[in-house]
Amino acid sequence: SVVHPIMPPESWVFGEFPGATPDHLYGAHALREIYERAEPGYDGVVTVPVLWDRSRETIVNNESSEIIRMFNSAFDGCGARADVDFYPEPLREAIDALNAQIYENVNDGVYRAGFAGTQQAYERAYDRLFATLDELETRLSHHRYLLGERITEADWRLLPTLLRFDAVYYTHFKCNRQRLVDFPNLWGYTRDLLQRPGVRETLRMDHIKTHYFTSHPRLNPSGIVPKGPIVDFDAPHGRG
Ligand SMILES: N[C@@H](CCC(=O)N[C@@H](CS)C(=O)NCC(=O)O)C(=O)O
Repeated sequence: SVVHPIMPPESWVFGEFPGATPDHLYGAHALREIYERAEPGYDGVVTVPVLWDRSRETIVNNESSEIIRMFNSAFDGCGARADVDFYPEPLREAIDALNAQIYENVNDGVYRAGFAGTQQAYERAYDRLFATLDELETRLSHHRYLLGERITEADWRLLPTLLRFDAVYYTHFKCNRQRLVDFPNLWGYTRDLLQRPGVRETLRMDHIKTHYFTSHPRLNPSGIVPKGPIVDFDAPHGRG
């Protein structure tokens, strides 16, 4: 199920919006009801994504980094593609190290810049973000993907931040030294990953923009969602 992109102060709800769905299992209005089903009396933070177990009727996990690792292998015995492995044994250490650096400086780095409460905190996050993007840009001049010629978990974890960069983080979070499209390798690489089978249809730029620009009144009090930018994710990537 896909929540409504506008997150009210009391957190995520299901509702009508193109590409959003009802809660297919219980018809819940608020995602909190699902958390309460898993844990009666739950009063903590309600976040997406949520991996739900239909037979045990409970939340398996709500941490995206753990969910993607489960998807890589947990269903290999029951129909998933066991031959596809984004966390291969010989690369695990390198993947973990890169994930840590990218999470800190890029995935979370944009939030640290965007929600910084002081000039100094903002500048620190901004500098670390762009220093890391510069490093990744160089890395991608040597190989097609972050760790060589095969796609790994590290690539999939970087992708969502890159996809949102020009439409959201560049303006809304003030990450504006340059746009993604101004990094030739990172930009081609983003399209390369996005154009893998099954990926393009998961990108909903309308949900992304609507969510960010309406859900942080401190950063965008008017709630107006920008119409642009025009970013051609379907252009040939020219890599590999
Ligand atoms: N550790 C979690 C964090 C999830 C998270 O913070 N999700 C955001 C949306 S991207 C959310 O649901 N925020 C709810 C809120 O801020 O109230 C993960 O990466 O899965």
